[in-house]
Amino acid sequence: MLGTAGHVDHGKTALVKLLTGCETDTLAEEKQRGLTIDLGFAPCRLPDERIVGIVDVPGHVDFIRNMVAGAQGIDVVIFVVAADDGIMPQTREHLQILALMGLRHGLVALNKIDLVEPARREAVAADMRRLLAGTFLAEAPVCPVSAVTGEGFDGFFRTLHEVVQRCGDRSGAGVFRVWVEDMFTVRGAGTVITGIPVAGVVRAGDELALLPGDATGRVRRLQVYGADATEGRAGECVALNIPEIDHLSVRRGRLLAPAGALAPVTMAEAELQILPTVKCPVEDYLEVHLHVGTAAVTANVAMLEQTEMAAGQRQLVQLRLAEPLPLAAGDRFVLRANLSWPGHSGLTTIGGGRILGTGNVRLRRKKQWTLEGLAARRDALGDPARWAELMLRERGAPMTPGELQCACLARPEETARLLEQLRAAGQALPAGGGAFVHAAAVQAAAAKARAALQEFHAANPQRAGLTREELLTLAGVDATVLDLALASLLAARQIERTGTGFAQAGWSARLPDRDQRLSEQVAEIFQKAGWIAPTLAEVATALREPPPRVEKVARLLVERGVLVRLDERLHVHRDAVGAAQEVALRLFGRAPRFTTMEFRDALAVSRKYAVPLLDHLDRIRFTARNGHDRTPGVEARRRLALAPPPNDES
Ligand SMILES: Nc1nc2c(ncn2[C@@H]2O[C@H](COP(=O)(O)OP(=O)(O)OP(=O)(O)O)[C@@H](O)[C@H]2O)c(=O)[nH]1
Ligand SMILES: [Mg+2]
Repeated sequence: MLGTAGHVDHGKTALVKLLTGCETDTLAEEKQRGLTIDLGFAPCRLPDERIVGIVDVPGHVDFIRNMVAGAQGIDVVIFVVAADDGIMPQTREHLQILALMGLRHGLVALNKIDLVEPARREAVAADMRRLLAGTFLAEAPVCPVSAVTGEGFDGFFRTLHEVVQRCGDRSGAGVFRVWVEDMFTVRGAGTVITGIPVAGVVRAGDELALLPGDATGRVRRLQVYGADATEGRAGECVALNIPEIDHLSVRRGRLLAPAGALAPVTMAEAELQILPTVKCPVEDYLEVHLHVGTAAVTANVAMLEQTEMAAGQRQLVQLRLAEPLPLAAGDRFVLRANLSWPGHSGLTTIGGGRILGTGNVRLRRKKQWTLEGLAARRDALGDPARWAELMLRERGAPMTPGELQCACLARPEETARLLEQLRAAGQALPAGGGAFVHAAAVQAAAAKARAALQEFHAANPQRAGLTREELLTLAGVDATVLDLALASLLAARQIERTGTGFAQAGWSARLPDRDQRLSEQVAEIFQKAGWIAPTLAEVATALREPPPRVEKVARLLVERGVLVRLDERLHVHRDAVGAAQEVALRLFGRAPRFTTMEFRDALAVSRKYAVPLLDHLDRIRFTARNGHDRTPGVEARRRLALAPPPNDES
């Protein structure tokens, strides 16, 4: 996509007419005033027969809003300067806007050479060289031309072709997005929306949402450069016929994107660059006109680092919008504001940058964590793999491919490819249910778990360790991430299992001698009792110890895995559980299932003891309960060397 730029009356529209044969000033007011007010579009046939589009923008300062809307879609600028006038205010301002938009290609049309002497041409060309030094147009060819006499046109056209060839094609990757440039209705067909897509590909039948708002509809037909087409891509001039969208809800500045792909927001984080030409301080919370895509809204600049900015400075800011916009990370924006300094007053372009994050939460100044996060985003922008990695890292918890897709504005197949890369690099780890988690999150959780255990052991030398639930509270991380962290710590033998939880590797609880003796006595009583275990109160009576002491010792024995707590009143020795498992295995050896009664009879104990034991076997997935029957659970199946049942989730 080509676009014009340059001061009012310097001959942009005249050059477009010469290039394309099209008259783009079509409004009655444009014809009457002899100046461009709104954007014009024309297809241009290059010497190689390729068709590219040209956006003709207005040069008058009053219509800069339209110029910015037009400039957002272009790849190559035809930067027009009249040889008689030379450099004028909007020559400078348009150049600044194009630079802020991230434009990288273009050429200068030194127009109206029929009106000046060769010396003047040379002088203006030299002025332009100075103006363009250090900008994306520093190396751009300067082509003398006259849109009226046609002098220099051949050279200009040839050079234009070369510049276009150097520019290369847009990728068409990502989720389809197009800012509405224009809208009209066609009798019998309904609403037609035009624009230059910023990303992705659109095809007939695609369902699109108009944002902000809740209008959605399917693309019935589409045209590219005015001809019927089956698909439209980023960077092309696309017209979409979407009858379901009411034309009254459509206007420039809205965005079409697949429903649910992105949401309008009122806050956006960005790195703001203030132009070197701004000769007065820019204060915190300055009211600005924010231009993104074809939209322009009022916003305030909340500075996140310093409370003031000066010419040429950059800093991280949060743009607080007066109205929501469907912004996305990576979007380029331009800010214009009413500032005055000697020799200047009124609305002017003061800077711009790229959106780094979007949301609806006000950020506070000087929060190191926020600033580092935004700086990381700035560095990852433009590299899809790095960005995906960062999104996963930022989440710190499992993310589904769908969530990652949203965070990257990528298509499903692109997300799958990115995830595969991250997996291969060891950065994304499967977290169950198709989700992934960043390895750094697991590492961080592991470090937290180890620190929690270390602290706990130091403070509680008599205790065996911490349960998963306790660790979860102490580490304050996502449960799945903690489980992955614990699994990796177990595998690396940095921690080990206790009866009910986890301890540092090699940890052994130290009890005071008196407690140690008592705990050995209690353990022995339970070991001897087998399935018909006494209550703690009975043990206390038998040992002539106060019940609270016995209870405390029993809790420690449970932590160590010596005793197993079946319910609030019943504990058994771990050997009794092991023996019960053997009984269950024997029963499964005879029949695929057994009842509670059969189990009770095999143990030769009363229901009072058999039922809690069996419930415990269910809990540890040794058995599985189906009504009154028990079938082998995961653990029993392993012992019986049975294949897992088809619906087993383990
Ligand atoms: N002599 C001469 N006149 C020109 C040339 N190019 C354009 N003009 C005249 O300059 C006037 C302005 O030309 P436009 O093409 O409308 O200028 P523009 O840059 O599109 O102006 P805006 O869109 O309002 O910014 C018209 O009267 C043109 O005929 C040229 O090369 N030589
Ligand atoms: Mg014009």
